[in-house]
Formats: sequence, structure tokens, C-alpha cells
Amino acid sequence: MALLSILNYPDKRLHKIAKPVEAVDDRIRKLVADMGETMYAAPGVGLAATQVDVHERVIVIDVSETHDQLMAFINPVILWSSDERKINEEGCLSVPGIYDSVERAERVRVRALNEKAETFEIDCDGLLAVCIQHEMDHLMGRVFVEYLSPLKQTRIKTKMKKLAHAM
Ligand code: K1U
Ligand code: ZN
Repeated sequence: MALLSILNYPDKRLHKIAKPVEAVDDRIRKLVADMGETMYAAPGVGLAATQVDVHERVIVIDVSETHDQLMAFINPVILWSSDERKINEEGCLSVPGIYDSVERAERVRVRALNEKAETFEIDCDGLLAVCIQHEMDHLMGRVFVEYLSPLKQTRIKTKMKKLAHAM
């Protein structure tokens, strides 16, 4: 396995739209393993391939308390979203140190492939629902700060650029 480097906002590559995975093969299984290792090391509870500059529809998530329940979502689609919406505090490994409130569907049903290329469906609520919507946004080139006010976005961009120059 290998640790991958995570793109930092406002890197333009975070706005690329990911393409569907054509075949769930050893290359994709290695990507999933490397993304899992990178996510646990960060540490985070989710990671989209876009964030490691791979523009294919792959997500890893582990919202378990024991950090040993890695889930891979390959070519995920949201089949259903609840009308009920909820405001949650979000963070992002591509926007370190920034946390803010975002409103999303409270529950979603997702269909995806696992690492064995098997189709599965899962009903998500709580942190899993928040995380899967956040990660699917990444696959569409959207970063959570884009839900915030233009003023906040400008402040965050300035802060991130200063951080990048200090490193
Ligand atoms: O996409 C990402 O950058 C990962 C992100 C997922 C996420 C978390 C919370 C709400 C929405 C999306 C993170 O993992 S941020 C880090 C974080 O939340 C966390 C870190 C350590 C332990 C627990 C949570
Ligand atoms: Zn993120």
C-alpha cells in the first residue's frame, strides 16, 4: 500500500469531473487500498479519488468507531434522497482546518459496486449520509466550501493560499 498526496483547495484539479470506472480490476483494488491508507493516516472518515488526483468514480468511507470498517463505493449513484434535510458540520481533508455548516438530505439510498465488482445498495443516515453526499460532490468537482457565502469562500481561499506559501 502507499500513502497518496491529497490536493488542497483551491487547486483547480479538485473541480474535474470524475469518469466512471470501466473495470474493477487490480489497479482499482490498489487505488481503494491506497485511498483507505491515506484516509486513515490523515485522519478522516472519507476520501474521494478526485482528492488524490485520480479522476475516476471511487470513494472510500469508514464511519465506524473502531476504524476497521472500510467501505469502497465504485461508480456510486444516489437512487433516492429524503425530502427531510439537515444541517451538519462538515470538514474536508482538502480544506484543512476549516469546518462549517452545510444542509443536505438527511437520508439517501446509494447503489455502487464493491471491490469484487458486485452491485450493492445501502440506505444511509447520520454521518454516513453526510459523508457519502460530500464525497459524491467531490466526484462532480464540487468542494463543500462552495455551499458557503461568497465572502466565506474568499476568506477560505486567502487562508489556504497563505498556508500553501508558508509550507
Ligand atoms: O472528503 C473528505 O475530505 C473527508 C472528510 C469527510 C467528511 C467528514 C465530515 C463531514 C463531511 C465529510 C473528512 O473526513 S474531514 C475529517 C473528519 O471529519 C474527521 C477526522 C478524524 C476523525 C473523525 C472525523
Ligand atoms: Zn472533502
